[in-house]
Amino acid sequence: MKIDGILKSKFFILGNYCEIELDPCMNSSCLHGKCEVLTPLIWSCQCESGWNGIECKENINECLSNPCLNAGKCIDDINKYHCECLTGFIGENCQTEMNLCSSIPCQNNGKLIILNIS
Ligand SMILES: [Ca+2]
Repeated sequence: MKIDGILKSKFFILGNYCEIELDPCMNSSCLHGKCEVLTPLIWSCQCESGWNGIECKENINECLSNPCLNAGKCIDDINKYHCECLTGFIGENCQTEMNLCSSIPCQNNGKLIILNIS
């Protein structure tokens, strides 16, 4: 049963004389988290990084803040993201415009000419 973000175990006391107390986390459904006992009757999920929700089943979308610049495409992952940059941009967030001439050392006053051959 869910009560304001806290899960309450249905079965916590057994036996003819209620002599058997079960661990409230025994029936927990924390998928990507750790069950934590709040009281003898109530438990909650402490989610691993990158997960959210009452039962830690929701993958947090790290792309929601639009971290990829210059029209790069954001790919969500677990507790991280990566950017697929358009041609001409590099960097973790596609923040750097590539200088096509920088990796080609033209020496002796040579001039780089980029041909558009299709
Ligand atoms: Ca994610």
